Amino acid sequence: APIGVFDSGIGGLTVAREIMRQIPGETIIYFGDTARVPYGSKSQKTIITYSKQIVKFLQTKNVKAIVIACNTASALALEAVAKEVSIPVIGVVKPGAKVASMTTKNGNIGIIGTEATINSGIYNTYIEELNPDVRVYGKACPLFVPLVEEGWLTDPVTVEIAKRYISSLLELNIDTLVLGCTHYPLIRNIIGNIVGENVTLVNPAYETAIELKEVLMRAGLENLEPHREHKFYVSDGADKFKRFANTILPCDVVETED
Ligand code: DGN
Repeated sequence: APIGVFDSGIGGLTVAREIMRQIPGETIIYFGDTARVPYGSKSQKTIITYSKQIVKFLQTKNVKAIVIACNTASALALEAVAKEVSIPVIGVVKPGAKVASMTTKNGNIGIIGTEATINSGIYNTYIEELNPDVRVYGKACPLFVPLVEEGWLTDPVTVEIAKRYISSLLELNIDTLVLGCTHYPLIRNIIGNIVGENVTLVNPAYETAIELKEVLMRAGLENLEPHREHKFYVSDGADKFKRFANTILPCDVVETED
């Protein structure tokens, strides 16, 4: 059976890409809620409603596990979704928080993400549970998602904006920075140049794929045959999604009524 992966739009493809790299035997059914993106500025109630609808859709595809490949939905809807289904549900926040708490040496961790993710304080909660001796500093970077979707991955404007956002975290002497939004790994180089080599970047997409692999193995759910064709569904704008998606990984996209 396939793995269901969903996101508010295209960003979750950075998570799908990691799953394909690290667990190449698995088949992915991806859903991008392009009609209702962004989630980053919406209320918890709305994000839970949307997430539950998407999970119902993925279940019609007989998925054996669900990955919430969106930091915002993982932060605000994971518990509500996990309660409704009997298959494993994995979000991107916990794996990212776990690695950040193990990576820091001076105990100062920065988190960047959407407004909803940062305001939820969820990274702080998870990290402090794992390591009470650390300080977690969040910074919302709402302009990053549109810049990435505009394709300005190396543009000087993106560099300027990133400097403005990140400088306040650097003043706090962070040694670890979590890329707490699906889009941010795509501007990892810009962020890495600004923070310098003394700050370790944590990519939750990467850690999530590792976590998924472990969960599947523990549950005896790994696929031992070659994978089938990955499938991509969106709630609107299949062409636009496909154009962007093909810069991250090659895929054919189907548009659906959610
Ligand atoms: N996928 C979202 C996240 O990781 O928080 C970013 C896009 C959005 O909904 N704003």
